[in-house]
This record gives sequence, structure tokens and C-alpha cells, in this order.
Amino acid sequence: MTTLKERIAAELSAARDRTLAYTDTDDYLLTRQHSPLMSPLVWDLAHVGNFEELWVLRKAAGLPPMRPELDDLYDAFTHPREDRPSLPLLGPEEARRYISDVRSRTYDVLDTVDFDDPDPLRGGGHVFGLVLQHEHQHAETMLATLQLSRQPGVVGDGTLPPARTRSRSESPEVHIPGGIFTMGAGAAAGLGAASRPWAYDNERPAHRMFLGSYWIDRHPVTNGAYIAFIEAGGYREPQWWSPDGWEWVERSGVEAPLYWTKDEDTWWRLRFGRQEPVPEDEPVIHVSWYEADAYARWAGKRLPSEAEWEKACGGRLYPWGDQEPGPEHANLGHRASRPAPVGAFPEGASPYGVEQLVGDVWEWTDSCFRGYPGFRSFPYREYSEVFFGESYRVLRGGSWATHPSAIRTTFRNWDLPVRRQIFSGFRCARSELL
Ligand code: AVJ
Ligand code: FE
Repeated sequence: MTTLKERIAAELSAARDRTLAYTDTDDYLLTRQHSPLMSPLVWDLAHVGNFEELWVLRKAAGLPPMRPELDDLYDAFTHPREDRPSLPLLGPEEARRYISDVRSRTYDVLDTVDFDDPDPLRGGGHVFGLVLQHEHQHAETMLATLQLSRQPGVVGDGTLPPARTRSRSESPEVHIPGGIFTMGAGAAAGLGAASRPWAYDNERPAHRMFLGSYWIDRHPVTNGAYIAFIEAGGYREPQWWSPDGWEWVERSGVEAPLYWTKDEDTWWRLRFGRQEPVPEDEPVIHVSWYEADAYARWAGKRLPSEAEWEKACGGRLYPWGDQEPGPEHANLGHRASRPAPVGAFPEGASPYGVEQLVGDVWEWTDSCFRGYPGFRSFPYREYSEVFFGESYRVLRGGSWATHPSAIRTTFRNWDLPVRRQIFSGFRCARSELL
């Protein structure tokens, strides 16, 4: 039997291996800013360690600061991403040394921590869940930066299951009957209890919601379906776009998902520095909320609300149940550097038969990012609460780049509606016609 402490130690070391693998490249690539949307990779590298120092060593264990002068540099709120390259950041080697010094002290704290401690950070090992979740989120951010860098070589490939041949009787949409369901995660808990898993403040409290009946797509929208929208003149027709979305199209001149180009009759995409024909049967990726919203209107549908998305999962930790994600369930954890074809994970279906809800692409929803009724910020307002309001749209389900331990059916991600450097796609829904 592995103990909870052993499990946390193993997960910490796996997360760190991943961070170090994504930053195992030349100093130029690490220190350069590849896009004003993203930090230099070396910022993420040291920020992960500074966050761990702040939460595990100082707040949970009460240790004094190791390098107080670093806090300001790596506070995401003091300096916006576009300003980070001009800061006196630690160099790659110094950053690696700093985060490894923090990590060895983290293991000391883990050795002595009491999981029954009433303190909400120490109890149940909550703070270790926080830093694990955070490090894996930054690893995904680093992948988005590496994709933006257009450099070949840093990110490798892998293999995925092929699309299953779909049985003819399987409808492209799934009907979800109306009624009450419970949305969100239960009370704050540690890493130990499978029935009460680790969750962020924005996933709580669990609350009952009534939804009318609706239809939701069985799979995310594919590249092939999205190409039909483009070729039908979708980017030239204001009627499909929200007013802000149309303004964005006119201002930016976009005509296709990020990284796409057309050559004669073939659509190509750039993926980690290599050009390849766009595969028709994979979920579309690198689209903005505006594009997802316009496609849905063109298709005679709409985006699901996040409540509709979550209900379609069937009320468990994962769509397929409570078992940890395996290769048969979902494309998570960077098995390959791409989404899998639709239909590749019949065993990952929800009880309603909705597939690929988790993994492959983050799915844009129609919902703005807000606190659930009774929301209480924990442990810090700057993680979620300061983003609540009209500006951000919620994404659900995780992508191929999301670590399996960093996703669950209640997990909420958010971004601005113009953003598409993230691994974002979508599926459509529609209300039941009465
Ligand atoms: C949840 C992805 C929007 O990157 O801004 C990382 C995650 N917050 N460190 C972000 C996050 C603090 C956050 N997103
Ligand atoms: Fe962070």
C-alpha cells in the first residue's frame, strides 16, 4: 500500500520532471518572449517554485522567506505578461537551482505534515494539491508558449487510438432530459478521499440547478465540419457573429483557426514547428470564443452553458465514473501533441453517451466566469475571484496537454473571448424544440 505521503511525493516529482522537460532547451528559447500573450518560459519556471515557496513553505509551514526579493518579480499581478521579459528575472540555471531548493524543503514539510491538522492548508494535504494543480497548469501554459514559438524539436509526438468506426444508429447529438442536477464540487477536502477530491474554490460549493431538456453534440466539432463553415463564407457573414466577434474579425482579419493556412485546395496547420495537412476527423483546436460562437450560430445551434456541459458528464468525477483516467478513457497528459480523432474513446463516454468531454480540447461554453452561489475565496482572491464578471468565458474538460490529475468534471478554466493560443475547441448544443 502506498501512503498518501508517498503518493504526493511521487506526483510532485512527476510534475517537476514535466516542468524540467519543457524547459530543457537553449537559454535563448527560454528567455525570449515568443508572444506578448505569454511570459518567457523562464518566468513560468521560477514562478512555479516561488508559488510553492509562498504556499507550502511560508503559509502552510510558517518558514521565513528564502529570497524575499523574488516575490515581486514572480507575482502574476504586479507585472502583466508583456512586461515580464524586461524584469531582472533569474536566468535559466538560477531558476532551476531556486526551484530545486524550494522543492527539497517541500519534501521536508511533507515528511512532518499532519493530514488531520485543522488548518485548511495543511489538513488533508490541501496545499500539496494546490501546488500540484498549479505546476501542471503552468506546464500546459508552457506548451502553448512552445507552440507559439513555432520552433520544431522541443515537443515530440506520440500515438493515439484511431477513430472507432461509428455504428450507424449513433446520433451525432445526445438528448439530455430536463431536471435538477448537482453542479460543482463538495466541501473543501484533501487529496486522500476519492469521493471528495481536491478542487479549487471556484468549483464550490456544490449546488442544485434546474435545466430544461436540451441536445448536446456527442463529440467536439471537427476540423472537417469547421472547414465547411469557412468554405461557406462563415468569416465573411456578419449574421453568424456576435457584435464584438464581428468587430474582432474585421479588426484582426482572421479567416481560419490560429496556425492554419490554405494552399491550393488543402488546409495546412503548423503544429510545434511542423506543417501538416489539417486532419478532418480531429476536434478543431486554437479557435477563439468568437469563432466557436459564430460556428454554432451558422450550424443552427449555440454553445452549451457550463451547467449543460457539466450535467452531460453525468455527475461523477469523470464522465466514465470515478476511476482515474486511463489511456482508454481520454487523451490527457500529453500522450501525443494533438487531439485524438472523434470517436476514439468510446470507453470514456458519460452515462448519457456524450464522448470526449474530458481531454483533447478545452471546450468553450456560453457562460461568463462567475462565483457559484455561496462562493468563498480560498486560499487567495487572485486565483479566481478577481476574474469574475462579464469579461471571461468558461472553458471545460481539459485538453491533450492537461495532466490527468489536473482535470475533473467540475474543473473550470476561463479566458478572454479573443484568445486562441490555448488548446481550445468546442461542441454545440441546442434547446429542445417544444
Ligand atoms: C486558470 C489558466 C486562467 O494561467 O491565468 C496559473 C491559471 N493561475 N497561475 C492562468 C493560473 C495562477 C490561470 N488560468
Ligand atoms: Fe501561476
